[in-house]
Amino acid sequence: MAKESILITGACGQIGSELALSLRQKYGNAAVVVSDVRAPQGELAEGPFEKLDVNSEKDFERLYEQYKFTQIYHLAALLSASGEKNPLFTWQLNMNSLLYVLELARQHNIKIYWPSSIAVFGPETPANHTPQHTVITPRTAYGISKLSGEHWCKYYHERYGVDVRSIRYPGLISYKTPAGGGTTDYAVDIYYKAIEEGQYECFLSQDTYLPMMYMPDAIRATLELMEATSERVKNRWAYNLAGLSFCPTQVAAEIQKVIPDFTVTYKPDFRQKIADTWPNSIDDHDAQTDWGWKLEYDLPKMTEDMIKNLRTKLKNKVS
Ligand code: AKB
Repeated sequence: MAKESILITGACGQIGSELALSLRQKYGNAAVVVSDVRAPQGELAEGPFEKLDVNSEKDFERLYEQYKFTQIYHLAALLSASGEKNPLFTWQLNMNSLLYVLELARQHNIKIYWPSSIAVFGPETPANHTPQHTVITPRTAYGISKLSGEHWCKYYHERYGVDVRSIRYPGLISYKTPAGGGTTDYAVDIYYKAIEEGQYECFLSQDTYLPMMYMPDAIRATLELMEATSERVKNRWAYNLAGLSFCPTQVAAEIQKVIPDFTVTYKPDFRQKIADTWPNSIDDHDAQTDWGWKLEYDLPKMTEDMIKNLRTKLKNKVS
């Protein structure tokens, strides 16, 4: 295996913190530099860390000179809900940083992973089994930045041969690092509240279906896409991944199988409007045929694993 030198931006976030550990397991701690604006905690701190402001092209260049990266996982971004609080800053942060990374990749032949999102879709998009190629009309600053980013990735690949790969992540659910600033965050919060308080006030309406995925599947998908041979990666915008499709009442009912007294009330806020523009479910036929993607966790299996692991984590936190 060629010696890799890997940079992860936004590494203390929900995806980065787990992806970094998987990459370190594969390539060794020293080969994976985690970067963020805040310092890593716990296991994530057991390896190189660099404070990185992704708004600074100079910071990227400085780090490249130091580590000569062969791969960058550029995860730093503002998500849909926090993005609506400051749309122009969201555009600047999400777009400028991607362009810095693509430029660095062009100059130094670096392989890039950059996450897109179901937020690229809009109310005109077919809501059920949303196809890979379809009407794409985002309504959030985050969604607009993701759609534009997909086009820049495709452009750098076609024009300069940059090996850039991407997935349109659904909402991601994990017991390790909390989500933050997204519209799909309820699907993480609900598990914490079920265990800690036995009740939850949901910020989306009870019948809002959204595409979701358990983090182990999302990490595996990311690594499988990055490891696929170039010929198999036929799509250089971003791949749809279906994951699961459920609404709040369905996840609540699944939790109630384990915690029967758990109750949920519904008080939709501004995030409902965002969720209403996103698909209910996704078609990921292309990911399956191009690079062999296969989902492992369904809603019952994910719920069982979430509750088991969260109970241990929260008990250890108290004691
Ligand atoms: C969000 O809710 O903003 C994210 C996403 C679907 O990209 N989780």
